[in-house]
Order: sequence, then C-alpha cells, then structure tokens
Amino acid sequence: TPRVFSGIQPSGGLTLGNYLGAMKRFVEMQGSEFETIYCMVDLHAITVWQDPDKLRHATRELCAGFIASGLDPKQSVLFNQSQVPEHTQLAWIFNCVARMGWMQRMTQFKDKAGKNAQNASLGLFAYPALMAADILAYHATHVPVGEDQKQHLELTRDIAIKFNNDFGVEFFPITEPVIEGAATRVMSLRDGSKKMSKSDPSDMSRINLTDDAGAIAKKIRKAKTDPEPLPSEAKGLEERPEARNLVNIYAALSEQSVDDVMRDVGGQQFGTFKPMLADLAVDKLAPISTEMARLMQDTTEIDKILDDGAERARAIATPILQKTYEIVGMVGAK
Ligand code: AQP
Repeated sequence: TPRVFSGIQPSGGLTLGNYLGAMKRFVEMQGSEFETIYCMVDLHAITVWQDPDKLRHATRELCAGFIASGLDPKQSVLFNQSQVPEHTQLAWIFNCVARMGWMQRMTQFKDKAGKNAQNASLGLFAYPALMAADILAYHATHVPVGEDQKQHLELTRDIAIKFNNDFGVEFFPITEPVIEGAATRVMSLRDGSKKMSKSDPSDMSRINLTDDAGAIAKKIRKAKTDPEPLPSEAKGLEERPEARNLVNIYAALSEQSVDDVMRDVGGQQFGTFKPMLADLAVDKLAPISTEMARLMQDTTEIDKILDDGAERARAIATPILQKTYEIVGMVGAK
C-alpha cells in the first residue's frame, strides 16, 4: 500500500496555517487507500532554541491537536520523533549523501538564519537531511505539506536518487509531495506577503487553534485589507494578497472552490465579509480547541498514545535502517 508520512514541529501553538495546509489534509488521507504515519518533529523544533518545559507541553498539545482534528491513533501511527532513534541514525547517513551546496540553496534556512547565518545552529542547516530521513525511514511514497515545504521535498527526492545511484540500488522511493487545496499557503493577517507562522512575534498575525471565539473574531476584524470591496471573480484577487488570503481561508474552511466563494461574496465590503469569515472560523475551530483542552487535562493518556505510536513506527523503520546500514557497508547490520 502507498504510505503517507508527514510531520509538524512542536515549536509553539498550532496555527490556522498548519491546520489548513497540513492537519486537515492529514485527516483526509486517513482511511483512504493510504497507510498514514504522522509525527511530532521535536528534533526539528530544537534547531532553534526551545525552552524544555515549553517543548514538552507543545509536543503533547500537538498530539492533542492531531487527535482533536480527527486523526485516530488506531488508524494512523501518531508518534514523537525523538522516541524513534532511527530518524537521527538515518539522518547521519543522509548528511553524508547530501551536498553542502544543496543545503545552501534552501530558502527556509536563509529565512530562519537571517542575516547572521554564521550564528545559526548546524542543525538548522542540516534540517532537510533529517526531514528526508523522517520520510524515507518509512519508505513513504506521499507527503502532504504546505507550499513552503516544496523545496525540502525536492531535496528529499534528490537524496533518495543520489543514495540509490551511489550504491547502485533501487532502495529508497522517490517521494511525491501532495500540495493541494485552497489554502496551501495561508498568509499572515498583518502582512499578505509573509506566511502565517507560529513563531511570528505578532500574535495578531495568526489564528491559533487554541484561540477562543473572541480572539478569532478580533484578529479577523483587524486583519489588514485594502479599501475596495471584494471583486466578483477570483481573477480580481490576483493583485490583492490580503483579500485573496481571506477568501482562500474562507474557501478552505467551507470546503468550496474559490470560484464558488466569489459567486457568493463578490461585491461585498470587508465589513460584511469579515464577520462571516469569523463565524465560519469559530464554527470550524471551536470544537477542535475544546477537544484539545479536554485531552490536555490528562497527559498520561497522550503519553501512552505516543509510546504506542513510537513502537509501531519503529517496527517499520528498524528493518529499513538496518537494510540501509547493510547497503552502506556497516558491520553488524541485520
Ligand atoms: N502558513 C501556512 N500555510 C499553509 N501551510 C502551512 N504550514 C505551516 N505554515 C503554513 C504547513 O504546516 C506543516 C508543519 O509546519 P512546521 O510546523 O513543521 O513548520 P513550518 O512550516 O516552519 O511552520 P511554522 O508555523 O512557520 O513554524 P515555525 O514558525 O516554527 O517555523 C508543514 O506541512 C507546513 O507546510
């Protein structure tokens, strides 16, 4: 069976971007023709400084968010990356396959390292090799992600191809990114040219899955827009990033195409559209945040789910890592 792998960093609270670009898609792929494996990638999160207590909390809360959004820990494998050592073991092999020049081209590294790249962690630079290991440790064939991860997935393919060529094998699959839907790139509510991100210093720039109805309504009301009413066709949104973003969010949350949404809301003022969007967002997100809060009351249950998920993940990853070691020429591989 084709196998889906994807992950989210516990580097803060979940945003509407993570939900629409990733989690909602994860849920849609569960129970289809795919075997689904989803990971809290805590080792990725620490490529930038994380407070240890906050990291523990964010990892458990992310797991709660997965379940609250509709992932079933029996149908899907849900686990925490650091509990499966095969990820880092395979990542080392890939560090030796990937080239410095490939990594230097990664726009996420450039964005996150900023001007002072010399001061970024080595882990941040090597991030895409660990990501390739996450995916290929399961021989995953499909990876649902937001638009921002496209370049990293191309690198995963390059690593698989180079490994297979270097060792004359056809061992690692060439993974397909799955980037679909109306909201593959949800933008900041304050700046239509920046993606919505959990680490943006401004909380007003994003909707968190833990925001209450009041906060969601306020953030949407204050979202940056232009003074024009909405156009009557999707084409009219091309030069209006903030308006386009709000329409895309509306389309994704209501599971309609952008064209269908435009048919209903075209010509409206933001004074009318924004409250509609806020109501819809509260409607869709409130049940998730309520369920997350309930699950977080007793984290022993979550820890058990993660222990169990790690065991199931290792059952798949261990033989793949051992076979990799054997191909590479390591004594003792079995
Ligand atoms: N704004 C977004 N629109 C659509 N998809 C998004 N994703 C993230 N932001 C958006 C998707 O969510 C998945 C998990 O992302 P991640 O947490 O591993 O890392 P990220 O992409 O770096 O997300 P953030 O929120 O911006 O985290 P920080 O601020 O810590 O870097 C991915 O599939 C991603 O595409």
